Amino acid sequence: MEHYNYQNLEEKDLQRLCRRPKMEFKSIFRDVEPIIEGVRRDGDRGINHFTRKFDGVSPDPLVVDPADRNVTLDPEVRQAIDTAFDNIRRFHQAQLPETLEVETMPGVRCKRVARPIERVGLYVPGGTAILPSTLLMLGIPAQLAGCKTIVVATPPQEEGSADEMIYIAQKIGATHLLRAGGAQAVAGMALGTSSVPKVDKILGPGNQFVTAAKMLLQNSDAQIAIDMPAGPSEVLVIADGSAEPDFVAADLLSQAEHGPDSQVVLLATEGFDLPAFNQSLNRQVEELPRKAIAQQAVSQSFIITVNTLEEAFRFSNRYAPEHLIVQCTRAEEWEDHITSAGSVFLGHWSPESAGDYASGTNHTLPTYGYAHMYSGVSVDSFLKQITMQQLSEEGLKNLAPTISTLAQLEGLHAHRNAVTIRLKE
Ligand code: HSO
Ligand code: ZN
Repeated sequence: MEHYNYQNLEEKDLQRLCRRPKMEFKSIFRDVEPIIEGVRRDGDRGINHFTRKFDGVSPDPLVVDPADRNVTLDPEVRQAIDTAFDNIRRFHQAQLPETLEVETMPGVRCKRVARPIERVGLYVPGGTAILPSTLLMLGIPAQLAGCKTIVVATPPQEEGSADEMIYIAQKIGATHLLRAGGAQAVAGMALGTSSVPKVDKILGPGNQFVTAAKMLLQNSDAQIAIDMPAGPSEVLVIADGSAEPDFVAADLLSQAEHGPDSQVVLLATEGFDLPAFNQSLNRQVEELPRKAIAQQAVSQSFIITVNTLEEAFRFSNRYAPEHLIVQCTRAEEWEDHITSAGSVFLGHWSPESAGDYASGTNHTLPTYGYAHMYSGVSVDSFLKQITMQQLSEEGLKNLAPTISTLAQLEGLHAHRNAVTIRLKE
């Protein structure tokens, strides 16, 4: 890990350290476009063609109704899924918005009501690790919001290993399980085929091809929304003298094992035992089945020594990490200093793994610096807000001079007439 001292960093260093690895979308777009066009032209046959080509399999049928499937699960796994499901559901249930109603002027009543996005596509990546937990994180808020059609897309897996996924799909009330991944699955959901319903919004993380497909389709005539731009996963840990070097090393590695491009950052005060941390990191990484991945991620990451925790939070806010872990005494007292981060873990007993799986918060979060302007997935991601208004005669009279003057100002006489014609009667 590269090591810096905050006080020696100049503006250009800070800029460089906050910059994420460049994503070469131009060439990826070139690869993804023919896949989208193939699916647009050939529908299910197109999805099958690319699944055979990239994954070497041809799932038959391509789409199943999760409710029709029997699953066999290890009781311990079932129990863990159930507990995580309950906690995530509890936290997301509380996010359901209340209808808002305001009388802005006597007789002028304005309302805002939430309605579900009717058809959604949830993308659950396969790749080097299958992530059933991601289906919990996407499916629970979709179900709570009241989405009617819930399509789950995930790359085909060996028979049997898909049972956790099917069990969760059943629990979240998914209506379709599309056994395909990659750009072809995204295109299928965005455009619709004979067996895949067209959806209105696609959510969920994915590799660069999945992200590129979401971006291209969002800007096409497919009329779909996406959750957020995605990049490699990240964690930033702030540690003071009270932090346990073993815990800090474990937290960094838990993010590093996601992928060789994972971003892990440590900001430590002078009091933190860095030599013990380095030893612990080297010892712990040796034991990991995904050692090579974690090592690569760690080798590209950095440590900054800070003089004060204020400096640490200043850097963290600028970096805007997907996950921020605060391993300091009275961590909760720093809450107000945090202005940009996807999800925050406070104190010594709050590993990121808690939020990744089971505490209740969502793990689909903004990466790549997008925590500056995006939020993680929540119930809101599956809703749209409709405003409504009703004016009484008195209300319109009260507002008429204002509307007329502004309509006049814009030279839009028909607008003014729509008011005056009513008040003439
Ligand atoms: N840390 C990942 C989520 C995840 N972790 C899924 C384990 N499974 C999101 O950045
Ligand atoms: Zn994780």
